[in-house]
Amino acid sequence: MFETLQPAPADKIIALIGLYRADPRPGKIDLGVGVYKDRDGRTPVMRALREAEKRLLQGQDTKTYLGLPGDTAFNTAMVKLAFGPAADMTRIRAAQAPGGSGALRLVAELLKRTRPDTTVWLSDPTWPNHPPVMRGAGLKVRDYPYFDAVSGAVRFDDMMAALGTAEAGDIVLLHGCCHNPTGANLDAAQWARITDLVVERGLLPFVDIAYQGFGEGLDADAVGLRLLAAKVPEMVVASSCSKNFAVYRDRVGAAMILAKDSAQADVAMSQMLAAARAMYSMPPDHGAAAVRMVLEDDGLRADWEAELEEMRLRMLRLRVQFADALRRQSNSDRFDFIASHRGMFSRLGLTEAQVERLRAEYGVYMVGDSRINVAGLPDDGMDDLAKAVVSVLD
Ligand code: PLP
Ligand code: TYF
Repeated sequence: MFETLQPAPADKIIALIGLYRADPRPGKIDLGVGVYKDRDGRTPVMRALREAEKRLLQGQDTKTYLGLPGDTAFNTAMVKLAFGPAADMTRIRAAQAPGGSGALRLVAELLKRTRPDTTVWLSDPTWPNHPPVMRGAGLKVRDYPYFDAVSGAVRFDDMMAALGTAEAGDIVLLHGCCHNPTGANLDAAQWARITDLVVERGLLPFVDIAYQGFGEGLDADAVGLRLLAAKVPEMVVASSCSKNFAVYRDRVGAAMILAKDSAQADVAMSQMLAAARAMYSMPPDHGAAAVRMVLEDDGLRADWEAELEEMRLRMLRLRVQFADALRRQSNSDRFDFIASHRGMFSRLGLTEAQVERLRAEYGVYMVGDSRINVAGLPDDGMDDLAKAVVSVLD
């Protein structure tokens, strides 16, 4: 039967992991997959998580099923983390999901059940997994302009103009913070205008928040989501703990619904859980249980927030250092946007051929669209790296 199949194209970001590992050059630099790294290039288990896992191992006396929504205390803690202390719990429901990707798919399945013909608007560019996840659930996909590659800024007016043509009931997927792959983000005033637009046109906001705490801080990164939640009748959210709790492989995320009222929230939740049952039944517990312990315990939570803040500040420092080095080496300000972007990523604005030259000639690995993972920048080799980048420019 399988002889009829053609090989599926590789995930270009994940493929970089293997290419980088196979490169024998000692000075190679990994700016590829979006995984946080410390100055030694390691992605450690966070201190509070390690302690929570220890407590879990000692205290857990059963591994019996939890049920379709997973760990409900985890779900509540995740809602509070995203929506803030003012979260209207009467209208919000949440289900644990296998990572942010699982949450995206779960929400998409709910949207398909709600409006089978609906269209999801995605930023151009966006995370390459967004289109397949949305299409996988049977939704139609369209783009809205987002990024000006020359200035490194958000094309806000063009974005608003495109969304102004969306039909009532269309879904607008928005990166909650730390836009992947561009690093260019909406400010609070822009979020307020988007909020007005979605209310006016009857669009459904769908916030993907996968880097909360990596941009301006835990609360500041949720400003847009909270502005929306205060005004819109309905919205949906997919959140991920992969990055901000560093639990990547444990697959921890949450799918959230804000409905018009409690009764509609219950019905929507029942449909979302039915979709989970049809895909994987129940989510994996371990990572979510550890995250829940961290969020519920004052001491562990304070330690997690402190370590997360160290990570955020390290990425900010690296941004400034790299932008400075590029300014020195290129005698221009064309890369200054790197310092004003936030989150793990920026796009350098190189061609695929220039990206390929950096890999072949210098052992510098980045995604083909010239997206760099800021956390992979070398603390002690900024000028050498900047020199390499400048050497491949026209
Ligand atoms: N959404 C965006 C924009 C991402 O970059 C990621 C990747 O980490 C995710 C969602 C979800 O990732 P995961 O499924 O590993 O939690
Ligand atoms: O964009 C990134 O690098 C992260 C990690 O299929 C990732 O979001 C990349 C590709 C993928 C899953 C995760």
